[in-house]
Parts: sequence; structure tokens; C-alpha cells
Amino acid sequence: MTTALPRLSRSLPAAPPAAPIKIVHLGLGNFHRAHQAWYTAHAPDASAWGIAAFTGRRPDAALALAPQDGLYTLIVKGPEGDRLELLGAVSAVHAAGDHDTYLDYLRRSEVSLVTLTMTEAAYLSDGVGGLRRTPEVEQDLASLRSDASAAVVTLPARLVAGLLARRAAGAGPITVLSCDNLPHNGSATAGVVTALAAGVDPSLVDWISDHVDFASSMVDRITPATTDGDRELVAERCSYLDAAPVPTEPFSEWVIAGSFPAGRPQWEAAGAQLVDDVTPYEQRKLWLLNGSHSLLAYAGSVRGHTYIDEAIADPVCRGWVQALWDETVPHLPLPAEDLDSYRSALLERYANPRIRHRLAQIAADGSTKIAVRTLPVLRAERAAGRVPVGCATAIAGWIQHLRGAGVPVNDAGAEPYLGLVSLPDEAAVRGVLELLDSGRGSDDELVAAVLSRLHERHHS
Ligand code: CS2
Repeated sequence: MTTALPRLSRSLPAAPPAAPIKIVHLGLGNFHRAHQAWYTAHAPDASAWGIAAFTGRRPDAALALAPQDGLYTLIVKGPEGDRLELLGAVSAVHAAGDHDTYLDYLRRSEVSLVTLTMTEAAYLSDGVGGLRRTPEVEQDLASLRSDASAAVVTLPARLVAGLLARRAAGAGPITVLSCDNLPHNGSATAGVVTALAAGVDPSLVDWISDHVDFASSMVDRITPATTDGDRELVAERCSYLDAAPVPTEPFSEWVIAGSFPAGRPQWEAAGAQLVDDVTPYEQRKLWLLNGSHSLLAYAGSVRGHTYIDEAIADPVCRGWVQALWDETVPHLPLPAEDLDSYRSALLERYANPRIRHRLAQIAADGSTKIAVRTLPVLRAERAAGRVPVGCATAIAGWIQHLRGAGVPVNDAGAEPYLGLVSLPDEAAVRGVLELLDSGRGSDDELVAAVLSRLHERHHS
């Protein structure tokens, strides 16, 4: 006879107690739980720093985690086997719509940080320090003008609403720390928040500049989606059932720059690096890791692959990745040996057969990702007079993907590109390049390189 296992909760003997809430997190996905929540749980002062986490785009994490009191199992999948760890840094779990609770946290002076993993697209950044005025942004702006505690949906408006509540409560300074793969994520956050604040209440802009530290960070840990196999593994190995375990890789890196006027956990004691400027780390990671991820997500899925480990084992895809990295490294201000070892480590991480990282997951939001991962290298190479074939391959793969090859398109920003890719090849390539980067559509050498990749792939 088998004994039914209890559901994970704080009343189980193995569970750590919930720490008092001093961090509000927006974007309760697997990545947050494998990364910032892991560092927070491993800080020596973890018992003083609980996280109240709100969902981002998908409510499922709150539904699974609330009955477990925020607890979950991290499954670290090394090439040699799994290491399971029960993590308890998330003290409270809320759905994004629980706006009144969110505002209430921001009114408490002991809440010192708002951390973000909302995905690149959620920032609605225009890429040059401002905010894209989408219909949802206009709607949120109108709501906040008439009622500071009105429900809002966009990330910039959620932040502005929280800061309005904090100012009204006199709760003092706070840090907003972005943990998304956006270049200069701290100043990008400051840009969208300030632009929206100016439209709601110009006096808030000054209050923000005096009280809000927009910290930046480079985050890295490959964290795929949870599978039924992960849930079964926990049931086999632990004395409880977990509806939301998180599979992740052994590697983890977090590089942070900020002034933290209201304090922060001692993340550096858990392995995070505190620096003055994250730019070189951020560029290395965005261009080498995320850039090659996007290349594989598009061009690799068009070749019939489903997972990163499969794609990187294909010599053709591996050759494309090496070409992309060769054209990227001259633009990174880091020692050659560091970059070589970073590349070798990436190849090992990608080849880990126990991390089943779906290309479909990485392919999402291509219009935002290509602009921050591929375009900077493409521009730098063209400025140096070279034709970057790795970047051209990524763009050709993306065009194929938008045309329906490989994995399905999941990108709210794809609309204008979808019209362009239905044109004949040359017009499609020129149109896509032009929309990505004004003037680029008449760069004949680059257009020829993308076209040649596009045609090559028809025959592969
Ligand atoms: C991936 C990232 O989904 C994606 O776009 O490139 O989530 C990547 O796995 C992480 O940034 C790794 O740290």
C-alpha cells in the first residue's frame, strides 16, 4: 500500500519559515525562482528578506504556488544527475490583478526593493530611453490620471502606480532592480517609468529622481519550463508533492549595479557580483548567449530541431553559432582568454542533454529580442566594413520562422513584420531590415547576405 504524499507547505518539517516581506517581485516565472530567489535564499541574512511575488503575463504560477505557501523545489540538472533543493525565499504569492495588495506593500517603508523579470517586451521601451505609447499605455495613463489606485496592466504603469502609493505614504527611498535581458535595463526602466510619470503627475518625476534607485543587472541561468517528469521526480525523491518545481542548470551568474538606498540582501555572499557598471557583462551575455539562442531558435527550428542540445549537436547549426561569436567578440571590451572560455562554457551548457530547453520558448517575442541581441553586433560589423554572416543567418532564420517554418510565432510585436515577410524574398529582406533599423533596407551587401542564407536554407 502506498501512502499518499502531502502537498508541499510551510507546515511540513522540512520547510523553512516565511521571512518578513521586504522585496516585491513582478514576474513570478521559473527564471525568477531559479535565479534571484535562489540568491536571496542563500544570502546569510535570508531570514530577514522575504519576497512577495506577483505574476507577470501568466497566472498559473500563482495558482500552483499559493497553496504551497510559495515553496517549491529547485531541480539542478547537472550532466551527471539531479540535485534537489527546497527553496523558501518567496513568502507570499499573488496574481498580477491583486493590485491593492501590491500598492499596500509599496506603502511599507520596510519594503526596500522591487525586482523585475517581466520579459523584454513588457518594458515597452522604444530602445532610445523612452516609452512606446501603445493603446494599453494610453489606457493606463488615463486610468492613473483619474485614480492613482486604479487597476493598470502595463509594467511601466504598475511601477508608476506603486511609486505614487509610496510617495503618498511617505515610505521613503526604494530600489527598482531589473533582471530582464534588456541592454542597460536599469536606465531603460527609468526611461519608461519617468516618461509615464510625467504624463500622470509631473511632480512625481522629481520625487522619483530623489527617491528611486533604478539598479541594473546581468542575469544568467538557463531555466526551461517545468514538465510532468519534473513533478514526478520530486514525488519520487521527496516526502511531498510539488505542483511547481523548477528545473535549471548548475551554472548561475548575477552581476548587479545599484546604490540600494533602502538596503538589500547580502547577495554577494551567495555569489552575486556587485559592480559599478554592468555593461561589459551584459553585452557579453546578451550578444553571445542570447544572440546565439535566438539564432538557434529560428534557424535551428527551421532545420527541424526542437531543443537547444539537439541544435548545437548539428554541425551546421554549430558552425552558424561559431560564425556569430567570431563576429561578436571584436566588439566586446574583455580579454580574449575570458571570451574564449566563455564560449567554451556556453557550448558545454548548450550540450547538457538533461536541460531540455525548447527552441519554441526562446523564439517568443522575436521582434524585441532580435533588436537587442542581434542588431547591435550587426551594426558594429557593418560600421567596421564587414558583412556579418552569423547575424545574417539569424535574420534569415527569423524571416523563415515568420513565414511559418519551424516553431509557431508567439510575438505581440510581429504584426508589421508579418506583412513584410509575405512579399517576394528581396522585398521581404529589405523591408524587415528597414523596419529593424532605419536605412538598413538599402544596405545591398547585407541584403545579399541575408538573401543567400534564406535561399540556402530552402535546400537544407
Ligand atoms: C533565452 C533566455 O528565452 C530566451 O530568450 O535566450 O531566457 C536565456 O535562457 C537566459 O537569458 C539564460 O540566462
